[in-house]
Amino acid sequence: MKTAAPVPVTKQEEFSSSDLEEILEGLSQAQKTISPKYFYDQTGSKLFDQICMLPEYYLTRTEMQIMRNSVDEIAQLIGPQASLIEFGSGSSMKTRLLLSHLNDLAAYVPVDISHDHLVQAANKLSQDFPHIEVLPVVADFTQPFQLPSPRIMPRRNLVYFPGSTIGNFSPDAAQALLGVMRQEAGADGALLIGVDLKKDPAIIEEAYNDSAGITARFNLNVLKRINREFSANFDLRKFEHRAVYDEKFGRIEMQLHSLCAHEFTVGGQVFRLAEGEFIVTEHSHKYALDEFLVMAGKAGFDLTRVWTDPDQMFSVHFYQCNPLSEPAGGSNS
Ligand code: AVJ
Repeated sequence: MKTAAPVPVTKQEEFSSSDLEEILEGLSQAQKTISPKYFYDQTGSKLFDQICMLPEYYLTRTEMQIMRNSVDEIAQLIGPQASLIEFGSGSSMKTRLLLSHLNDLAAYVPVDISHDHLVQAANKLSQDFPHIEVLPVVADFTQPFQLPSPRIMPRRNLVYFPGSTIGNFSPDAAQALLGVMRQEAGADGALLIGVDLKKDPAIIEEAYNDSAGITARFNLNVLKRINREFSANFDLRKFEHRAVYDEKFGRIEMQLHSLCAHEFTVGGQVFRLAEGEFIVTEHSHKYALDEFLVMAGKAGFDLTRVWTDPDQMFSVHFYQCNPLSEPAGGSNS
């Protein structure tokens, strides 16, 4: 076991309202919602890892295969001494595959809101890739943030956003997030992003309604977490998992259906659910290739290449920053 100095962490100032306030606000809407970011406590993260291995959940497997097939080409497109900025905590196999093929990286900068998970993953990666400078940033990546300065001056920034996590954002929020990515990538920057594609709705619905019931446990676990961390009293026996594909919006909607009329409290506040009423816990948007291309183009990204699997289930896109779209006041590189 190698011992290495722990990675230095940059913490961004946060101006956002507290988690409890956000949860209360979501539950006060006509359509009750809980943000999918609350899925990922320790149990939720473990359940998500299990989801990624389910036969019905084609996303992870397909993206990984696309990455394996194209990683040499991707490494060439990135070029030497780039700074790899990952949106999200980055402990996954895709990140490891990329890091092991980019032997001339200036730095690896994972950005995540969750301090503990980020630092744990960053230290692990730093041990496994001792020649790469790992500089984690604790920040809400939907807002612009300051990049740390690596020892080696990066020649360019590559923003990496795998897993089709972009699908969790509404199209407007996804457009805004692409704008932040464009800003962080800076002049001569690039973007590598994984995007799940529109397809037969039956295939999509199965991916979120697996026969082993892992996705149901994942969905219900968010209530357990809120009970524990925000003094709530959700009765899990009164809820049922459902995931429905909405063709009009091109998205999966994860729901927690109330099996009877009942009340629950969160942080001292009382809420009511009718029988059959539900809480929306996640949207997972699916895109046609050209739909996504247009959004990226609006944000100032020009497509270099897109890879898909033979069945066009999933896509990995490489974009270059359009210099004409460089925001006034300079870049972040
Ligand atoms: C991590 C957001 C890409 O939307 O497919 C998996 C999360 N939710 N099963 C997705 C998820 C239910 C996943 N993302």
